[in-house]
Amino acid sequence: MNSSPQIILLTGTPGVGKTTVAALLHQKGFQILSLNDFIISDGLYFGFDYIRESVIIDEEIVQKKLLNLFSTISGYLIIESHAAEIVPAEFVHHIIILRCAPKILRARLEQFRKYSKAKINENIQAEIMEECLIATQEIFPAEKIIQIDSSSSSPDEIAEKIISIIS
Ligand code: DAT
Repeated sequence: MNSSPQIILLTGTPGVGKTTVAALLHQKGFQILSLNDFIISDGLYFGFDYIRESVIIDEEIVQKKLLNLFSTISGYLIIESHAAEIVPAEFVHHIIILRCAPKILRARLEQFRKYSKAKINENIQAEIMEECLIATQEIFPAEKIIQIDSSSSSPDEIAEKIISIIS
């Protein structure tokens, strides 16, 4: 048992490449947690918001479950999530925010997601308005926050950048 994992938060607007990069980091031997999968599989939500097309997260119980999980692991844990601010801040070593040029993000969302037009527009707007960056800046010190542009780097290059940040 070890109660002090070092959390690397991998966050950003849907479509920026979090899942892709997390899968590469997993292949390279890192422990990975998809917060969204964790929330869905453990039923840590109140219901579904049909307007925003997303689950309504029970933040209190998510945080409790995360603390339970953290008490069983050690080393680096990469948590991939759009809603990074839920993760208990005291364990967070670095926050990596993937960014993407709006045009490229729109193309990815249109090609790979079954989102409505409204949801795609909402995500593009969120990226332009830097919502993830602002949400993390409200909680974490600036020196822990690193932005990487996924429009100009391949998933492999991004994974390597993250490994060099960790080490
Ligand atoms: P997220 O998990 O942030 O929602 P994703 O990993 O599912 O995003 O990626 C969305 C799509 O974009 C996916 O089909 C792969 C592609 N993609 C991800 N990162 C990329 C990159 N750096 N360059 C080009 N395409 C990328």
